[in-house]
Amino acid sequence: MIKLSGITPSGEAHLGNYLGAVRRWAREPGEGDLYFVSNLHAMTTPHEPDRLRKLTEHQLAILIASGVPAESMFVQSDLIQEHMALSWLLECTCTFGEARRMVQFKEKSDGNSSVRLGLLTYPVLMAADILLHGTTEVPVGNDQNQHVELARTLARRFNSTYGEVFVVPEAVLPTTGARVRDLANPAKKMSKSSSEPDSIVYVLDDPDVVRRKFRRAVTDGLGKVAYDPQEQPGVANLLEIMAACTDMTPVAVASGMTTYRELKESVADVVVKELAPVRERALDLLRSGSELREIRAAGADRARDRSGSRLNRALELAGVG
Ligand code: AQP
Repeated sequence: MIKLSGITPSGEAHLGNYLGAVRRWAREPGEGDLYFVSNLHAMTTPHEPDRLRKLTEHQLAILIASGVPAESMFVQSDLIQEHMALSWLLECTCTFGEARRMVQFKEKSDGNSSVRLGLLTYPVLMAADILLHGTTEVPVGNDQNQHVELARTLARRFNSTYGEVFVVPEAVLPTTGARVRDLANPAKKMSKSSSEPDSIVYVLDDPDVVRRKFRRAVTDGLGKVAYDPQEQPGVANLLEIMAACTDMTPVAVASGMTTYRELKESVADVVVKELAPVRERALDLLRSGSELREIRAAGADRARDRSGSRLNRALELAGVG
């Protein structure tokens, strides 16, 4: 069984990425599971090259510092030739209509007069990511289910047209990690691409910055600390974050607390404590550089070894090997 999960450096990794995904990957790594920094996916909308390079390194450092097994991770662009070669084979297996039907493409291109072609073809690149590494399971939320369905269609079509080479992957529900919401607007999830960085807690934020952000988190006028996501979404978000960091339930965390000030200070304390070792180790890796480069190169070598014969066979079968 091979499960493939990725993180896209479309912005700085935040507390939602960490509590919802990265920490879970570190705590429950399955044998053969793979984790990758999907930096080619961060190019489907306007991007700044130096920032993308920096964010890619940051995210790799955060994965390592969080305890995700180094031997299971790689950076997508380190295998750019492999991923793009397969992506092309799959683009020539996919129809324009299939690509255009992707809901995410419709949503992200809507009202945009200058849509990158990569935004249309990115689900095919995602299919290449999945199929190249022999993935059997892809943990995805509902918004990505359609993309995994496309990967399944393309795997089957390629296999039946040219010959058996790809495993047909299954979409699986990710084990539930915390769903972290925006500190200023709890109706939205915390998101890398948010235009309000003050309402996002970044994994590499200085502890004082984390405390300031929690002090400014939105609550409500009810003046009571209780877990009621409908009536008190801001307070519920803080309780859920605190619960995730302490392995308690939000209701248990709320009991005994009376003021919003106390809640904000407590949640800031546990988040600072939770992130401190990750932040310190990641910053060390980024400062020295050499260990990060070594882990990155070894990850790329292993990923290339694992996927090389499958890609060669696909190229061969398609008549371009
Ligand atoms: N707010 C969140 N709470 C819990 N989990 C979250 N994840 C993202 N946001 C939250 C999980 O983090 C993993 C990596 O995310 P991604 O890089 O695939 O991108 P995303 O889900 O689109 O995350 P963002 O931060 O919202 O990025 P942008 O703004 O670029 O779209 C995934 O497992 C995701 O579920």
